[in-house]
Amino acid sequence: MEASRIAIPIGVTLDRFIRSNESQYPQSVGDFSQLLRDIALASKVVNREINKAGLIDIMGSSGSHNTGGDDQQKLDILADIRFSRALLKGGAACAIISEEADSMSILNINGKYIVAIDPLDGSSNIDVNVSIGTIFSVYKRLSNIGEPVTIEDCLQCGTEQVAAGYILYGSSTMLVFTTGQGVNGFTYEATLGEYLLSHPNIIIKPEANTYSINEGNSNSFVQEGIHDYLNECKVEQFAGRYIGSLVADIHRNLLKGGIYLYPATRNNPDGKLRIMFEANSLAFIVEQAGGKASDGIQRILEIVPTSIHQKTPLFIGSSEMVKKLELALNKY
Ligand code: AHM
Ligand code: MG
Repeated sequence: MEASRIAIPIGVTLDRFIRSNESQYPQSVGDFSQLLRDIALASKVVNREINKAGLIDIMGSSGSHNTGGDDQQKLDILADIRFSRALLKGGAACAIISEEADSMSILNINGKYIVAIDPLDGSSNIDVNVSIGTIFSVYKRLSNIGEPVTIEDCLQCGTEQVAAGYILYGSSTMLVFTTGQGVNGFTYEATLGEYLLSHPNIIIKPEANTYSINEGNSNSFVQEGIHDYLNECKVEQFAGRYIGSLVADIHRNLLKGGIYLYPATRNNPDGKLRIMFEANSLAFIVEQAGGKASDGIQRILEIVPTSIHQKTPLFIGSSEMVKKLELALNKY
């Protein structure tokens, strides 16, 4: 083969990227890399199953409900099983908490990490072929290795995350994650079966002209200031873009700039989104990209969780936009 042909790179695979960054986590001796590889592997299986939805009988409601009272889709449950099983086999995590489970599941008592996961977010969009996603956070356990895993191991502040990421099953499938050293995005190349680095060092614009909110809830917003902020957006003629699939909405705003808002409503007085499964992970990613994430009063990452399914209002995205929103809320 000609030397010039060998020189053409296929790009940096996720595996190579993880290995070349292993020196950042010397204390973990490869366990952490194993954990990220397990999540990536499970996401490829889930991606395959999502792409088959509609072709085989895996769509539609399973008829059961999760802790939040949401209708569980079969794919939610399948995704939950895929991620849990991959992490169980990999051995790096001692426990997993999932949006689809009432309580933590023990994986490997000798594992160092806790994984919090929303295996398939935006599941009401599954049946209509709209982008959906997986959201995950990784924490170091607080208890000693080999000892029983406790609920305190799971209920850590977002500031304690050692990694966070999401997988977007969209027009292409992407894995975007941070280990606290910036944010990198990888696009799945299905014929190679590899994630390839496509979006190195993602930075979110400090200011932009897109806002994402379910305005159908307007009459039931609990905080007055939300209306003032939305009026500002309209005066500025910002574009309203709302997919209703958190990962997709956040991903668009991460790449193009914008703010995502899910405020407290009369039906959801604590907000709709979960701290441990949705808000913390996305807040860590967006902050690492230079953005901001707030519950309207404080930084999402500093909320001290008291239960694994706890919810929060969420205002997240371009830093100047989130600051303006906080100012509007603080007037009342
Ligand atoms: P889910 O975890 O049950 O899928 O719910 C979370 C989803 C988010 O993806 C999305 O941003 C939000 O709920 C949409 O809520 P709404 O339909 O109230 O606008
Ligand atoms: Mg969710």
